[in-house]
Amino acid sequence: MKAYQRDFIELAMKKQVLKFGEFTLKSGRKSPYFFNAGLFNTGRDLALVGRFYAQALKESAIECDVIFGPAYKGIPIATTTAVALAEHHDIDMPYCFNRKEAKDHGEGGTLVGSPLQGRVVVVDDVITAGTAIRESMEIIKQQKATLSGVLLCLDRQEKGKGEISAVQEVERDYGCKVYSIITMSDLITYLAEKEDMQQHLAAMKAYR
Ligand code: OMP
Repeated sequence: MKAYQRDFIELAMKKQVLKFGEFTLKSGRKSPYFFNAGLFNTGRDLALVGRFYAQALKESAIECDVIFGPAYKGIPIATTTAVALAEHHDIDMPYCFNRKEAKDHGEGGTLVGSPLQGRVVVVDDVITAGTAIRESMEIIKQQKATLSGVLLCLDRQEKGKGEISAVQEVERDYGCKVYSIITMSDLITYLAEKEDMQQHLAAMKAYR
């Protein structure tokens, strides 16, 4: 595990973004952990989160012309990643996001920001079964842009619709790369190093 991944886990635990216990997921699965990215809820958190995404984007080697942040949670992620790329990597990356409801006055439409064209990287929080990600694919297709990759903070490495993982399904179905700051395996590696986390480690291993 890289130092920035460890730093990210520690920030997530400090902010209670990452919690251990009993949770029911969107898919109905019962999970011993939950990652609520909405609790990165201050300016400093968001600045740090942007740096983590920017770093992961560079490591992923995903080639992109624009960052797309799907409503709602993808919007601050796209914004802060674009700011971090400018401030820390000297890259002036266009970004855009969608509204959930089309606007029929003013500038109209459902997309806000730079045009959604060329190679797109979608930024989002978590992938479990891949449902949320598939909705973004439809928007990109409508704009005749190309999906280059998906960047997440956590890949839960869970089964998708079939036998392979949700991430593998997305990679197969859309011919793109999916990259995340951390995976469930990284969490297990991290917990294994902490003496006071052995109970959570056992639950995580059982769930995997
Ligand atoms: P899928 O659409 O099944 O891939 O699940 C992704 C969504 O599940 C996220 O966008 C969240 O709304 C939610 N989620 C989390 O935010 N954190 C988790 O640890 C697990 C889930 C989840 O419900 O699976």
